[in-house]
Amino acid sequence: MAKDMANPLYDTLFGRHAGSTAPFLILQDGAEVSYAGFLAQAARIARYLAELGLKPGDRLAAQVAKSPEALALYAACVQAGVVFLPLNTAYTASEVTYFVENSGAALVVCDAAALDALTPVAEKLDAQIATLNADGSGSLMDGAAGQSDTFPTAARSGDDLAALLYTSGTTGRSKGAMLSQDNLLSNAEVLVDEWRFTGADVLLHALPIFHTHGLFVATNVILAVGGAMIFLPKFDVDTVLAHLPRATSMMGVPTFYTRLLDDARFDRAAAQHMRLFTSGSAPLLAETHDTFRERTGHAILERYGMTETNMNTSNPYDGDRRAGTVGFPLPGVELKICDPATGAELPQGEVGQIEVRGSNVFMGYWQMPEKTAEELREDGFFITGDLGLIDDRGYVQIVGRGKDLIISGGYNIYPKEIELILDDQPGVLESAVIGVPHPDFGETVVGILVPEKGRTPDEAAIMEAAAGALARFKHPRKLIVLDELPRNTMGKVQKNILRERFGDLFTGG
Ligand code: MCA
Ligand code: AMP
Repeated sequence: MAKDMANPLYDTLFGRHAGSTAPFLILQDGAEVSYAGFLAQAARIARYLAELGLKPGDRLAAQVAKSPEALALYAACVQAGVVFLPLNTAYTASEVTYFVENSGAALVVCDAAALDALTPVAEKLDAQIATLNADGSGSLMDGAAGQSDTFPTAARSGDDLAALLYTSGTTGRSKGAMLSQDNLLSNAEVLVDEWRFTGADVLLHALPIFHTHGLFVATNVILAVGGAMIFLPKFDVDTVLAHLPRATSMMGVPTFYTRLLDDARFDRAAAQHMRLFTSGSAPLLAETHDTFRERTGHAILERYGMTETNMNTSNPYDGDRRAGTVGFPLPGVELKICDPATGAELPQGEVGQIEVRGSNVFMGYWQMPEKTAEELREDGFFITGDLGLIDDRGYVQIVGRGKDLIISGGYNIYPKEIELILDDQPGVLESAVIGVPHPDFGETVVGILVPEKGRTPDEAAIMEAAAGALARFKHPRKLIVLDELPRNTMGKVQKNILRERFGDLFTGG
């Protein structure tokens, strides 16, 4: 990475493509956006951001549908030195309020449909607001139209903050993971090498662009090599199958692959020209890996990452991609398995907490020094909260989680956040939220309620309250009423017992 660049992330991923008429985005309808066209649009947006008074280091919160313009907004932020804060489009206004307030965002960009709900939020928090709709219309683009196609790139260093990505926590309070330019660049460059990406690659991109996987892993890797992306608004089996023949590579969460396998049209011929399928964000069942291989002849390459760390490990490009493992630490990433109680490193083969260190590891949580200190050791090792082991061939296996977390269709859900809402409902004494196996989403949310003495909780009213407060993907798919929760002698709820008891709710015969 050239350290003498004025803005390493912009110059390396975007600026180097100036003037290139090569295709960057291939849209669902077949229309193409060239690198030059994309960069001109980003520059116009950057001009408008500057006109609105945004300065390097200011935060911009974007809750917008996936579109070329939304991606250009990311590029504009990098060019203007503005910290990009993307938000899941499923978040409710009350969830968004927290992120805007916590980050002190200077500008909120949302869909016009959310304007009424978010304008009072922005006013109260002294932020400006602009719209960007799924079709690329809105006040942001109106403001950008007619601006110059070039922008004087803001000077930034590798240590400067590039993005703020919120991850929930076991206390139910989300934390903003601060990712520097170097965090993002170093990881993109390693992945290009490890996964052999070149300018000839056409990546089928069906992931959302508000998380690390779709925004950084997929997009930054393609930008780093000047390849193209088939940029689909969301994952849909028919659309993916229609576009697959033009692709060379695809990145997905396990649900993408189980849904493809559920369709008989997805066969060896459909995948014949592909060179790479990768999977991550949630565990890929060995069974899915094996079935995929039998059906297509391709071994899915599974890797392991986190919002705080980008990618940590990967199965090999050349060599054995072992089902049920996440491969080896990436070059530049140190990984050790530690005793959760003492932090001491454990011998090979023993299960412990996974800790990682490297230039991929984030700078800490936004304005939460105490949370940062809990998870990021002084020597730079980050305590992931994942439990794993290193097997006799050096492959890392994730065997569980030390943190109370549910992963549904690749989205992380922290039970505490839902329990806080359930506990507040009339007639509910206490609650426990667990994840149980689900055939499509891998895991799904079940809420266990203990009623107050002599009362019967109104389940419909509770689901309605959850709907008002929480994004749809976090809603319990089932509520169960129990007289009491199993507890250990310390009084801690034994969720493992609940998971065992209700484990086959969605997968049982
Ligand atoms: C949508 N719904 C969900 C989910 N997605 N519910 C639970 N879990 C989900 N993941 C809701 C919908 O709102 C809908 O509600 C109902 O469930 C069924 O929707 P469906 O049409 O099946 O969903 P979909 O729109 O097809 O979406 C499923 C999906 C999507 C394609 C799996 O969730 C997705 O693209 N996931 C990828 C997530 C991702 O990129 N994760 C990376 C973050 P209703 O019933 O009301 O209709 S992790 C990361 O970045 C780390 C660093 C890493 O390692 O990669
Ligand atoms: P996030 O909040 O999106 O950063 O989620 C990171 C978490 O996703 C990790 O801490 C793991 O628990 C999980 N994860 C990511 N990739 C994998 C994988 N390949 N296998 C199992 N879990 C994974």
